[in-house]
Amino acid sequence: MDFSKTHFIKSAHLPSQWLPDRGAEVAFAGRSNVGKSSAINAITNRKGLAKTSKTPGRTQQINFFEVEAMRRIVDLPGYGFANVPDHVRKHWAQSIEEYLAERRCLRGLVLPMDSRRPLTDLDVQMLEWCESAELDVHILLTKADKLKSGKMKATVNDVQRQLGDVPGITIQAFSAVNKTGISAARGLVAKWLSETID
Ligand SMILES: Nc1nc2c(ncn2[C@@H]2O[C@H](COP(=O)(O)OP(=O)(O)OP(=O)(O)O)[C@@H](O)[C@H]2O)c(=O)[nH]1
Ligand SMILES: [Mg+2]
Repeated sequence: MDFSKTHFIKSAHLPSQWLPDRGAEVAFAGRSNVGKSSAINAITNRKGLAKTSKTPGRTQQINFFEVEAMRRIVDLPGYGFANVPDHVRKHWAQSIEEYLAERRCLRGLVLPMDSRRPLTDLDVQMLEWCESAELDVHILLTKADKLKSGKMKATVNDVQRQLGDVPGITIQAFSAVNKTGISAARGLVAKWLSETID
């Protein structure tokens, strides 16, 4: 799959603004500031495609990017970010829940977690929800450049062990900065997006 022409289509604040539920989508969800938008840019090799920021809470709407006709990547707002008014946080949580529950063209979820703080309570909740919905999840342990390689390997093993042998969950180390794991992640996204569509 060629990601080089991936482009932004729209930001949706409300479900009525979502693109039609056709084709195939892969969504990126996860805690605020873990590097979801940076991962999208690294995987598509398109700098600045998804907006990133040092300040948590950058992605506030559901952003749709088209890789090719009927094949899309979706950037979701981060969860677990305390520093916004209650009603805003609730709105984001509701958007994410509705999207994941209702989106029939969703083929898989990429769940980035900061390698230094993986498996927060909300991550575990998200994984349990995906398991019950039979949605495949690929965990990226992000910012791998921040850990020494031995520590990074131990973290991957540790997270793997904590999750046990759940079918439908895969996991890898990832860094948008030093490029760790980018081609593996790209391969998986391409595989999900290439699945047959109606
Ligand atoms: N060192 C390092 N920093 C990274 C990496 N990926 C992202 N960052 C930094 O982490 C911060 C957050 O990155 P984003 O991609 O905006 O994170 P996000 O998960 O989309 O954040 P929200 O949209 O706010 O939920 C930015 O300062 C990035 O530069 C990485 O692989 N290594
Ligand atoms: Mg973001």
